[in-house]
Amino acid sequence: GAHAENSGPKYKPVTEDRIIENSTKGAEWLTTGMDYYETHYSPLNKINKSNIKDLGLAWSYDLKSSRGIESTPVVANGIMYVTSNWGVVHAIDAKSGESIWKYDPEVDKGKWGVKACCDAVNRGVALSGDKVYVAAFDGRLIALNASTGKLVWEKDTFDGEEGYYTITGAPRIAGSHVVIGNGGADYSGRGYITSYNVDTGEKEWRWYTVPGNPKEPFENEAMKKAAETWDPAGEWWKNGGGGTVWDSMVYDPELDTLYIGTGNGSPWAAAVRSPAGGDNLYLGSIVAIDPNSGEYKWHYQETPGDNWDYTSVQPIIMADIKIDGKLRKVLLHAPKNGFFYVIDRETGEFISAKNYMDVTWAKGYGQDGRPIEFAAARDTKNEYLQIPGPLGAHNWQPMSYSKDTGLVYIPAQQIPVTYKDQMDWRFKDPKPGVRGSFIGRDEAKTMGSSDAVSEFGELVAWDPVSKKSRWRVRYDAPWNGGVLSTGGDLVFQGTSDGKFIAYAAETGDKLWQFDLNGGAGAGAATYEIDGEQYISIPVGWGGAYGLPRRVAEQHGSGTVYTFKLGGDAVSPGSLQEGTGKLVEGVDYDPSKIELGEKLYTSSCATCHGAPGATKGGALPNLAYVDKNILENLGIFVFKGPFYSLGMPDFTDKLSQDDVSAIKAYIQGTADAIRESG
Ligand code: PQQ
Repeated sequence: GAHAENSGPKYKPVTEDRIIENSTKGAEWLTTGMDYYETHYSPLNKINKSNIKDLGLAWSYDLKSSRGIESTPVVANGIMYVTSNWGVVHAIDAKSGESIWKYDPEVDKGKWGVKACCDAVNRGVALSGDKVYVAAFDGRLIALNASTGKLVWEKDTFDGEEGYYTITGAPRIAGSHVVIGNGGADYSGRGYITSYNVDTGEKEWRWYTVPGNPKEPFENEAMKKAAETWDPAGEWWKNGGGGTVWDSMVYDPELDTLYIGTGNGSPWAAAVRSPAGGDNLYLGSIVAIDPNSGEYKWHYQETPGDNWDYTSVQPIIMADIKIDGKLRKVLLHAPKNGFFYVIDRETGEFISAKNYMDVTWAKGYGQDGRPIEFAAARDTKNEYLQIPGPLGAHNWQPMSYSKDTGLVYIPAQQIPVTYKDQMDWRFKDPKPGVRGSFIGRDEAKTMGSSDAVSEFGELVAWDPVSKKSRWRVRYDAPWNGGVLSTGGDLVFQGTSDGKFIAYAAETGDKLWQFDLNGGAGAGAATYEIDGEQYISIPVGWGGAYGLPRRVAEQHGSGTVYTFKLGGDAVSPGSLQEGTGKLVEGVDYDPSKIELGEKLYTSSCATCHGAPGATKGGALPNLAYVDKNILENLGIFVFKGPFYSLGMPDFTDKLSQDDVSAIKAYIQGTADAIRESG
């Protein structure tokens, strides 16, 4: 037509200059970590210690999801972009909480859910120009028009790759490139990241994190060097090798360098993967990449020869801090393995590593930047109490670095396990009793819980210069949420028991608290519109720890909570409170319980937990389901009604007799619990 469409305020493109300028003003939240440094810190200070008592709910927004919500909101031009499960994007009016548009990539959940090691989560979007980028769970990198939500382009980032991949991480923008990794190292993935042109979506380069079969040509010099640190007798390439980049990347526009954190070994057991030992580069590392060429610049390996699922994928923060009187450009990192690292981001030089939580795998680090391991932690024959366990002393939940206090606020935890290598492991060989093997997990470790040692959570205020904590807040349970710090001397964190809490940034004194409709995981963001400061946190219980168990009594639909001074909106309710009744009255043959337990462990436990051991998490505990469901378990197991929600199809994996045995185990366990009172 003759008239230009003019249905709203013009969308101002998101540029490098604008992101840098906003980092000192804070009115917007333009990258998943706020700015390029990904500090999860905003200088906004209208909400501060003196008025925090007046902070109230401005609006809430129902994401209409029941699994883990892990995305930090991104806010530009008054629009908030939040993702929910599978990579659904919600564009919300950041002032009113009204929906502007929603984009559902329509992932085939039945097909892809089985590949989720840790819930079908998504950690958010990236913005560049007039577009918003999201990665769907099934591997598509998607560019949308940021004002309309219309599809601009999409690319299959699993193109031509063999392996059991999914995507849960947020893409990152590096100049004219949009870069994305993937997950799958707990199955059979070879980690890689791929770069696409922000405008056209044209594929530019792919960088693998671990070498392929050494009999075939190496993709680059970095892979050739890496192969020298693996033992070919382990034939690691058949299981992918691991090293997936499933969460953190940061881009330094000044040094024009992309930093990625790489994942664990696949399989987990180093003695199986690489029997003669070796560092197994570039597992458990930070790697610096030239985003224009996709070439390796340097690496620092935090966990050489990973043997414990110690990913270095946890959020990386850039900072410029004074160490020994010298201003250094550094990376700050608190990966799963329990040590806090300061690394020079110009050179990759190791500056320091000090444990921020208790660890049982290493005594400390030498001047050479290598861990001094406890021999028993590598022993393949004996069970070993592993701290941190595979969920890490810190997982994906974003930490925050305040420029005002100089402290890093780490959502830390202790979740111990016992580990033992499975030396008779064979590639893709499901075995009753081996966790996850019927759905394709390939760990070569058996894992037990360690009731003797407690699980707990901690918010750690860590000084990266003195290498000590300034203060700690202890929580009864782990898996607490990401952290936001602000120029109002405040630190915000959602907790696994369903609270949103504000602390004094200097002291850790608790200043304010709000009850949520379920446990929280995602980090909060803050922004300003029309002179008012808002604090926003997406809430939705789930993720690796949260699928089979929960801490809060209540479990709500995924909800964005947004607060302002004087806010008085009505708080949303929960979907579920407490626990249902133990299932009762399903006929079973007690002689099948033993087999049923083994099959349950290998097919059901990763997502549903042990029957009766928990009250259920984001997914139900099967000792508490309706009698009709357990009676007809076969219907649900073989491409049943929950298949379209992501429940695996066990056709050709389990027989009808196997299902009867699983039923016997579930009902038998429920009966035993009831009888013991
Ligand atoms: N994802 C979560 C979560 O979202 O709660 C927790 C974890 C993942 C882990 O603890 C992992 O080890 C993990 N590992 C991979 C992998 O090895 O590729 C992927 C993911 C993921 O994509 O979410 C997780």
